[in-house]
Amino acid sequence: LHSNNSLNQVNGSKETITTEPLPLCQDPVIEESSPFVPNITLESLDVINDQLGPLLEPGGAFKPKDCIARHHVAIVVPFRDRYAHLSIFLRNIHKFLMQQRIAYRIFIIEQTNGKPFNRAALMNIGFLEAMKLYKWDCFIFHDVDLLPLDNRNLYNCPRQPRHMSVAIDKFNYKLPYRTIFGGVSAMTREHFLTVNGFSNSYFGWGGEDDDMSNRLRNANLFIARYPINIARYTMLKHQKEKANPKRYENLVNGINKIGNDGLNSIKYDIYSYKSYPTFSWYYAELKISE
Ligand code: BGN
Repeated sequence: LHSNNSLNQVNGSKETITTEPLPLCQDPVIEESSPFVPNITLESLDVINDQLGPLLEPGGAFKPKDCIARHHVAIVVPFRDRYAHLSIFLRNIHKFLMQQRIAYRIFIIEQTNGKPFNRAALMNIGFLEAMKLYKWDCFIFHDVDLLPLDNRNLYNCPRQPRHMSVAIDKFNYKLPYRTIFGGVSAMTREHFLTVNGFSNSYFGWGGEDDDMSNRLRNANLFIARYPINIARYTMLKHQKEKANPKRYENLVNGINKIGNDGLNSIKYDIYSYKSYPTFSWYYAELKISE
């Protein structure tokens, strides 16, 4: 009381200064089906940055203003070449996520030229780089060509890893197979550390997500999913990638390599970094080879 009074005297005001603590954010509860309709007309990255930048913190970060976020989510996007997809992804994912009452930041991890694309290694890099900025409790690994279609699909991390992209239009809104973990998936920081991240051995298309699925099973973790009418996605059109024939062999050996192939063995340089209004961009050179 005493110190309050003297503060008032110093300020020359009779008002007492009250700082109401902000409440913890509540997850949105949406009972009815609530379609999210993505806008997939092409717009340049500059325009997207200009339009959305004012609503965000630099680097494509967001947190609710009127409550303390319950979930701190790093959205990690492995990337190469597809700039048209990136601007469509950013315009839609921010619009989708800003209403979810979470704190998040978009990490775009682009692989430099030279080696075949290594989606899993880029996600490991995304994890490590994101952790340098903040101790995120949740990681969502997100292909740039997938856009969510229902607002009930909440981007947070439950007790078990969650496969998010259950029902994709390209696969007739059906789960292709039980153990699939590709497209969009959510893991807590603890899950990811427990399994030593992804394997770095998968260059080219296919198998890296199945390898993670094996790692999860090996750690007695189970894949959770939202129902098929909620976990709906549309896939942006692109050419089919060439699958790597070595992926079968990698998968067979994978289980023996969990302890020494992953977060603890990745080698890379961040060739370039830039904070854009709608995303944090890392240009990563892999120092591992096939
Ligand atoms: C599977 C791929 C996955 C991919 C899904 C959906 C393999 C490993 C050999 C069985 N797995 O076939 O990586 O996410 O298709 O596209 O290729």
